[in-house]
Amino acid sequence: MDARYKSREIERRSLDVDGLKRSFLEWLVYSVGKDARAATRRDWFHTVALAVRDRLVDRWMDTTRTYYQKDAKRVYYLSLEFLIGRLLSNSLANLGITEECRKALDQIGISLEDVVDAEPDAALGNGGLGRLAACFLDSMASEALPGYGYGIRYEFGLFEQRFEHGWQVEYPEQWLQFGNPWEFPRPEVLYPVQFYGRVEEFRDSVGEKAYRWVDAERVLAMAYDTPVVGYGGNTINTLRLWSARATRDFNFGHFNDGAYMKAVEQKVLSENLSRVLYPNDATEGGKELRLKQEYFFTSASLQDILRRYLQHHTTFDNLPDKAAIQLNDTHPAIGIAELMRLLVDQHGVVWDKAWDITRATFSYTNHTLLPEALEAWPVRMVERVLPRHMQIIYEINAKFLNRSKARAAGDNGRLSRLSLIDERGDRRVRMGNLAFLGSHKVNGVSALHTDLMKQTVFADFHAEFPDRINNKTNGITPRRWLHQSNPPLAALITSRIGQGWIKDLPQIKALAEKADDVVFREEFRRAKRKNKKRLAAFIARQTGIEVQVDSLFDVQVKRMHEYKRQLLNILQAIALYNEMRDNPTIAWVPVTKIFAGKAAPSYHMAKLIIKLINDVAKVVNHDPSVHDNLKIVLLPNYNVTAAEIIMPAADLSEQISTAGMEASGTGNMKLALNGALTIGTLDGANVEIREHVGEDNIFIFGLTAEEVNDLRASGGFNPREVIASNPSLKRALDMISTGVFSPDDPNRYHPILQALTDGGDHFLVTADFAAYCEAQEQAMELYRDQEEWTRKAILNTANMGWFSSDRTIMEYATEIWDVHPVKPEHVEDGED
Ligand code: NTF
Repeated sequence: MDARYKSREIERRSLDVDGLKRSFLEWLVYSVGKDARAATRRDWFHTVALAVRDRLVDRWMDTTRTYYQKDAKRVYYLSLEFLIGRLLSNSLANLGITEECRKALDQIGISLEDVVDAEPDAALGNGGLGRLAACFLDSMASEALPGYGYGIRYEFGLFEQRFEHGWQVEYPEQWLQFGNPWEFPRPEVLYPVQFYGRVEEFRDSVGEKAYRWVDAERVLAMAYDTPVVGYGGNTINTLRLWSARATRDFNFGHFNDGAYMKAVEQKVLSENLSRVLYPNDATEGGKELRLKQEYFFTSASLQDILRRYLQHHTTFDNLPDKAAIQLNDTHPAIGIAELMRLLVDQHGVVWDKAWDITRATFSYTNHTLLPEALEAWPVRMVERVLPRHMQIIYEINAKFLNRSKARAAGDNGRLSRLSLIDERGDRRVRMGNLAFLGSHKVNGVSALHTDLMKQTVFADFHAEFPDRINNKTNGITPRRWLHQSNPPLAALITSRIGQGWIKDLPQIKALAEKADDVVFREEFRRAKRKNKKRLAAFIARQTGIEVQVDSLFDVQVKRMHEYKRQLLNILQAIALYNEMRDNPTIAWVPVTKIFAGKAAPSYHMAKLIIKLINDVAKVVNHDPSVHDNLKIVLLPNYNVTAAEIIMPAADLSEQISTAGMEASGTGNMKLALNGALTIGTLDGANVEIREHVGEDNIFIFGLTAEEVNDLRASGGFNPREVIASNPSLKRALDMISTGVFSPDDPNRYHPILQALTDGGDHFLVTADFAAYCEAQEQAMELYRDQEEWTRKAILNTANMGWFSSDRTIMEYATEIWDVHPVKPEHVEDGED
């Protein structure tokens, strides 16, 4: 080997400052094609990312080869969303070379922070569901679990949100515009995926009836692999994302003019499949393209999983011992029919056996009880787009209902509720029922949510299969959400208890005894203050609003949705504003209300609430009579990168959904781990957070899920009466309705007021208002006593160990997947 090449080989692996520096300079010149004087921040980002990527490749291959050689059981996490955010600081931290990299760049005169900041935020998801998938990838790799993520490589991620005159406006998010240094295109990993056409019946070699799907349109799925670095850098797993490619026939099929144009048009149409992420969060668009996206990535993933399995096996009998497939919500649930099709039609497995294999392989996670988010595809659409799957679904259904008939004993309501087909009106395929029936385990994402699943959406299925539903309370990765995003607090914790907590979060419990130590409290406050300063600077840059660093940072960051009740928060802000104006001589606790979140583009009510927050902010922030004691900020374009700045800086965490409606929440965990006190309802994982941090260290208010249920059932709630009896609420609503915040259009907020009154206040904003204001007052009072506040904040951080996604993922691994850690070894050959 050429000596120069060899020395580069070694450098590619070296993790010290000199080796890193030499590779940076080399990459900049030879791969990015710039010299140091001309290089932009983006050039440096690409340079550093490529050099860091070099340091992953050997261990990535070791990991993959070890899984192959041991024929380890793998888990495949199928998700339409992976909200991974930036990867550079994550890779550096998990490899343990952040400081070396910083020094190497310093020597070149470049700041690591600037380089990190030049990375686009990969927003291949909407919110909690997608971010959970990303935390799970980190935890699987950190726990040495053979886990693969499978999804779609959207060309456009979640839209960029801007405010124009206070209204949300969406812009395309072009994260791939300048290339993505983390991904490895695999043009040879290509699978055909079919749509439309028809089903032909024929007799197979032994004279049995069989079916084939013919005259279908074909699209190709091409793989792009991204390495997923586990903490410590030993296990490096794979996130495989599919991109749609037209088949060759489209490219070269015809050369006469008209047909050629048509062929190119067809090419664009097929490649649209992976063009854009649907920006729906908890509401369904119900579009054909969405169904096609779901089938596209599911089919490609299953073909890939079967190919990998067949490297070691000749029959499918052991598939469930070698592959666990987790369905992240119902989005990939068509995979149940697809695996049946692949096994029965393509591999000649008999139906009953195929069904046993399918059920033993799949498991399903439910993430919401909102009826509008439960996928139900029109039968006519499925028949047209996936004709063979529709047949298979009918067959599964017929066999199932036949068996259940005896047990239903004349209860036809029950049978029609169990059916995979909703026969009411326009017939639909219930994807939740399909996912339930085709899985051996079905889980909810918090204790309360799992209980409610048993009582509501899946009550009939639960009666039928009492062992199937189980709970896996969500978690968050402590690497990204504390170690990387909160350097001041991470350093403080490590200085006191060592760094074991990064990999084993429950160790953080050792901080609890330091809550009574004044010196520690002072240092804890200093760390928080640093983060608040950083956020204040970010707010000033993004919005021009100046906020007081020592005010109470009251944070509500999440998707904009009526059930999450940003409206309740802004109404309380108006009430507080009024009190401050009425009582100018009181020494008010200064409060900064920080909101951030996107609304689905077609969700008008959520967009109107955004406009209301912006309108209220404009009035309050410019009113000299409140003496800067209240500021309201709505940050644009909330994403993972913004969250990394916001979470560490929060004092108060708003988790105020209508009880029974938030499946879990994960922002609640990030904020509490970073030392924010929660103000919240007994909803989702708030219930378990209260159990862990202790009820003295959390502000719980409002109706419980049961009370909400009773109130709605009894019909005995009249929002107008509630409003009439609460002067501060009435005044706030009157101000909105008389145009105090919208003098240019006094009727602007009529739909909101309408929903709160004649609309029956479905989300119980008025019902919880008084209790919420009281809890807010308690929080403000406590904040006056900084020692006591800090003590509770420390106890929050110290008691959040259980909410690590490492714990969650190990529960899935042992209780659902039967997948075990496999430590990578250096082995020479083996395939993926
Ligand atoms: C979300 N669901 C829930 O709304 C959150 O409460 C939960 O924390 C996350 O899932 C993760 O489990 C969805 O995003 C969806 F799409 F299912 F509605």
